[in-house]
Amino acid sequence: MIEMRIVFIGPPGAGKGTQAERLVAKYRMAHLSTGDLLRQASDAKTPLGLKAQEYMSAGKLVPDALIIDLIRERLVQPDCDKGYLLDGFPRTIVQAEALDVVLAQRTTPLNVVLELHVAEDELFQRLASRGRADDKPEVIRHRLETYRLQTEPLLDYYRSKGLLKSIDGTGTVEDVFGRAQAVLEPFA
Ligand code: B4P
Repeated sequence: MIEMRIVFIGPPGAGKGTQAERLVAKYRMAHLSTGDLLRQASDAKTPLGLKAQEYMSAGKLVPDALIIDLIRERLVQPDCDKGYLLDGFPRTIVQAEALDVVLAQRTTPLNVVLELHVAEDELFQRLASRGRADDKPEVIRHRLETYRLQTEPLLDYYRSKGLLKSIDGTGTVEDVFGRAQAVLEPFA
């Protein structure tokens, strides 16, 4: 199997984590979720985790420099040699440019950027019923606005590079998984 390098983009609650678990099992890639890495650091009360926690609980993005260091360290772990799915990274243009530099140094370009598209009303309902610490209504609203302002510009960034593929993130988890596989299969 050829190694795949995929970026997963979508608003909070679109189901990136849910689909990522299934996709990495199917295509045997490493799963790099910056949200999970930050929550682990926060649970372990490392200096990075404590700092990240302040931003996450307010629905803000963690500063680019922290995230970029975190992902740079993660990408050199041996399990990434078999390909990886970046779940929730990059979330800003600065992060995307930093990723481009790392990938160019390693001569390993991305195969595809997959956008999961879900309308805001449904996102709000999904997150409110999940009930994680950062899923309080006012925090959800702030996270959705942050997505619009800071992450949505990445769609044009990757569209202009010919990498963007968008799928509908509504319907059952299996429906969405089917759409994601249809996009990724040609790269497998
Ligand atoms: P993340 O952990 O990335 O979380 P998320 O965007 O909220 O959720 P995701 O889209 O993965 O949804 P999920 O599958 O869980 O980020 C959390 C925070 O970390 C950010 O706010 C930020 O502070 C920080 N952070 C992370 N990365 C960063 C970065 N690069 N830069 C700066 N800061 C960063 O699904 C959500 C819910 O929907 C679940 O309950 C699920 O069961 C349900 N669901 C899934 N699919 C469904 C379907 N098809 N139908 C109905 N419900 C569904």
